[in-house]
Amino acid sequence: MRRMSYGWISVAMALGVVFVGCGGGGSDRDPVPVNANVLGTLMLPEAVDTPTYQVYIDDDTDPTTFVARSEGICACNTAIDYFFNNVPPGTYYIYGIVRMNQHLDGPAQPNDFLGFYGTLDGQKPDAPNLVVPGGQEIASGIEIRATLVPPAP
Ligand SMILES: [Ca+2]
Repeated sequence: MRRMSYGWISVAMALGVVFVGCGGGGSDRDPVPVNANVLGTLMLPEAVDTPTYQVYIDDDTDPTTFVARSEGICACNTAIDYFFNNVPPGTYYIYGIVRMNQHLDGPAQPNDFLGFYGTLDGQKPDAPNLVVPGGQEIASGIEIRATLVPPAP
């Protein structure tokens, strides 16, 4: 049993050395990056021209505060590639808002487009569902399908 444990420690240490060796890119003072990149696509039901899109990585579903935000201009396209660099490991919500109104912060409003990863029709997932592991990249494919936010009743 003890020999087996040492074996696993040796394997872990060897992997650690490999990760350090592949980290590269920074100065000697920079820590080895352990955070992940998150790549995906924000899908819209229709092409919209020039409104701002924002994708949030968040502990909850309120975009007033967030862990990370990626944003840009829609430029008349129904599939918008987004990316995040350097996201701390954790399990999060990830959602996209296309700001058809003038406001650029806070919750989506009627006539904006809103979508959450893992659900359709702008429904919030029951729990955070984006797992960001440490020290590796999530390949593209985190697809968020946005839908029109209906007018308030
Ligand atoms: Ca939040």
